[in-house]
Amino acid sequence: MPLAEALPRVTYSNVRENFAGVHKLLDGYIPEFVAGLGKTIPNVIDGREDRDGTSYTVPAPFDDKVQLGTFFDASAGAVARAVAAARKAQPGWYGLHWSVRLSILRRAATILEARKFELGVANLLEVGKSRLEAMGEVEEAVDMIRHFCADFEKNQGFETTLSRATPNERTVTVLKPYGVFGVIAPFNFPVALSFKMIIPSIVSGNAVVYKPSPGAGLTASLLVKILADAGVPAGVVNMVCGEKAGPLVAAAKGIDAIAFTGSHDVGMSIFRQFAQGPYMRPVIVEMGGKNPVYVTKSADLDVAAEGVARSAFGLQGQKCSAAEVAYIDRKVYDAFVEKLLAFTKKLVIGDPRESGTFIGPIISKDALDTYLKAAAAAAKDGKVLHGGKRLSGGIFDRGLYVEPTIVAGLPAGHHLLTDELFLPFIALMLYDNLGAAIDAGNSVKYGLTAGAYAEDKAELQMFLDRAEAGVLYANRASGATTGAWPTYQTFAGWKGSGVSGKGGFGPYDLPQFMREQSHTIMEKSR
Ligand code: UN1
Repeated sequence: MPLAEALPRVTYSNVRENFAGVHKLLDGYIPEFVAGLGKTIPNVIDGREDRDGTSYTVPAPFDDKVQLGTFFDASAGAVARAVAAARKAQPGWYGLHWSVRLSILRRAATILEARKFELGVANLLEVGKSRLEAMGEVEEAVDMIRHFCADFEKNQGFETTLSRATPNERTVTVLKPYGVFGVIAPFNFPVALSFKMIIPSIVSGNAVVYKPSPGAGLTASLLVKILADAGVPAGVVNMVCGEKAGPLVAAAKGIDAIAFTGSHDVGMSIFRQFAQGPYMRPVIVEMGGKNPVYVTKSADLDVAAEGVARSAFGLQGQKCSAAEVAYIDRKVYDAFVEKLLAFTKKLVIGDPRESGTFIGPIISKDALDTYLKAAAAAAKDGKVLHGGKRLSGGIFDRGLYVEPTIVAGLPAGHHLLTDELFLPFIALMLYDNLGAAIDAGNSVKYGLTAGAYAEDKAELQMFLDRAEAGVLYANRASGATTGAWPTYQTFAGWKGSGVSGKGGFGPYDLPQFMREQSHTIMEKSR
């Protein structure tokens, strides 16, 4: 057996690496983990198991005959107790010197790293994502914890001495936690996106009521366990699962702020709900995208075809960063489309447990419904160049497996060019003028990521100057618009993709989880 530590780390970018050793380990871990599935996984409140709420089971997306486990849809009482536990634990947690919090969280990073295959497999089974997507996500989460700790340290706990108005007036401005954060996480990156909100909350001295996606209780419980094993005290992070728990957390008395990643509609409804309170509380949200990619006349078309396909179809397109519309210069349109089709046809759709699978199942019946409606609209109003169908036979009958879909010829303004699908589905548009194409790509309500393929400096610069999105990429084969990684990218949602314009992992990320207080002390003149 290869030693896990000696193997290359899987990231979203190193797609050319030889991962034979990683696959060999996964070949062993996956069946072992599957054999242990089906347990009862209680919520965690104040460090204790909690079964208060209606129990529910979750079938695995890749095979509905396999049950992931039994979870509890937390009752209103359970949510209230979780908030109370967080409130009780928060002052003691914040009372620790920040360097102590950092050493505990750095230990959590080390433990997560040691358990990366366990978390990777749990995540693969729960989301139905490919092996490399799943392992990459765990590695991302390890780096994320380390990033937030390093950033807190760099800012020396966010205490800054200000100028003196008079020689004996001393002022320090300090960022303090809000208190209790509600963290509401999505299904697609249950490890990384949970920690992207939990870690900055707690490194800053807040406590958390964590609501994973209803189907993500398995990874969520493993994350909460890692934090406890690292020494995060009971009550600092409480986990409440379920369908009803999200609205309950957002509405709970005693929640001082919310961090949310998910759909635009849910994010905006939390924002509006909070705006009705007696005073404004922070709502840090990341809400999807309709991410455009531009294939210019100076593009390297092989790189572009690979990058667009990986971005549109990786994780079945269920990424807020996925490319959903490609604008292509007329001069290279036919050649690009040919290469895109050739690359897409090679992508293996199947059971995500298998090493060769690139496209696994989609997550829900609602998602399937959206897919089938989108495919029908595409056939009616444009031309389906590839895909558009649900697959059947064998494992395909035990999960929701669909073909990656490429559509062309839709009229400008069509809903498939403006509304987020969150599916393996991309629309191709032909353009004569790059500036006008970028304006069209900008004209949606979202502004998360955008990509371009341009070897020509002027075309590249036009993209950088004109694209209205928080995360831009150029000439990337590993993903046209996907694959942001802590310390290598920041991740800001513009317009309907976020609310603050401040990016995850950027210099302004951690301060969002704290509020400022100025301390002016008059010194006795000596
Ligand atoms: C999301 O899908 O909600 O940049 C975020 C990426 C991933 C995260 C996407 N790191 O593709």
